[in-house]
Amino acid sequence: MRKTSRITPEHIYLSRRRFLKGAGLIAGAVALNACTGQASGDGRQRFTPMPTATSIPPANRQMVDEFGDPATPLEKIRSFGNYYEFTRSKVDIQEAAANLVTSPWQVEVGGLVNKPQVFDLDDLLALGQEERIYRMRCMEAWSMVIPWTGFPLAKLLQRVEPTSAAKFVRFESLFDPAQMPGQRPGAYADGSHSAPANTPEPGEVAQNQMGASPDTPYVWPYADGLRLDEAMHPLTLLATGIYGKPLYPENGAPIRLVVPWKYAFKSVKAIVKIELVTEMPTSFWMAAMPTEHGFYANVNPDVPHPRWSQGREFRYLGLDPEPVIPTLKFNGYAADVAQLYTGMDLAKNF
Ligand SMILES: Nc1nc2c(c(=O)[nH]1)N[C@H]1C(S)=C(S)[C@@H](COP(=O)(O)O)O[C@H]1N2
Ligand SMILES: [Mo]
Repeated sequence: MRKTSRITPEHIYLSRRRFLKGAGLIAGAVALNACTGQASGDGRQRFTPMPTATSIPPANRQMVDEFGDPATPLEKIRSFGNYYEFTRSKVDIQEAAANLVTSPWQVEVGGLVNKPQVFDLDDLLALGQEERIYRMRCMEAWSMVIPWTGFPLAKLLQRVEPTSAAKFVRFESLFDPAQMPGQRPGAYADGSHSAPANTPEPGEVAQNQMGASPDTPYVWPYADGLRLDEAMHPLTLLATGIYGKPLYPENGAPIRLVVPWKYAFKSVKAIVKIELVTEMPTSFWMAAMPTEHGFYANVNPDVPHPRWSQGREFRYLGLDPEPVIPTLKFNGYAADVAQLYTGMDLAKNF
């Protein structure tokens, strides 16, 4: 059984939100009701079209990101997403991943480090738990606002002491075809487990499918990487919880990466291995569809996907219709991360 002590008790979580409210950080959520589609004082474009005040669930008016954008309801976060180890249907991930065994769980951290170590999940939970409400923008032009709990990846990397030869960090997901049907040979060859061409979800743009065809060559396990400075950035999180509860299987339990300024495919679920390396690692998606997925994958409205615009996104709040909002460079985190890419051609380094 997982310990529950690591998770912030609900009453503390709520009172922290009240603190946020008292500090005025919730002002943007209130402004949502008033300033339809107008740029706010900070120059950021608000939702267009606007959800009506009454259609935002009350709990979510209290939980907002630093722009005042309300959090996506937990039920929406759990019932819509990508988890190719289980299914290519975004609306089936909750049911498909429900029985994944996530305890006991170990994460091996090694490669170019002075102190390689295998961590039990409890060792990782002991590194501390912080709450971070982040926007998550999928390459498929939908996004959510998700209240994670977790700890900065930098804390873990400091424990193992990367050597001076380490330039990149590679993350690997669980490989277990017995539990993960998508990893079995030919899993998607007959088109099963795939979303229909137009999934009847409110506001969904289902044709924006990352895996283009039934026979896209997937190389398991799922993996991706970061440059060492991206990995050490204080925004980069290893998440172990969501909405104050342990992560659910469909959202990457028991531990996943969250890199909020990059397309969400970089945020690797169900991590079992973290490796410090010299060469830029190849990711699952770079191997499967190299013309569509680069290593950097920074959210960027100015660099269209080969098959669709990245200039706007559906913000999933569980509403009908879902609001469409402009996509922001680096997903709105430019002030924090743009300096990581000074002098780089972001269209070439997509
Ligand atoms: N192991 C693994 N991690 C993964 C994926 C996956 O298929 N397998 N999908 C990625 C993609 S494309 C997205 S959009 C996000 C979805 O996260 P969510 O389902 O929690 O919203 O997880 C990312 N991490
Ligand atoms: Mo995605």
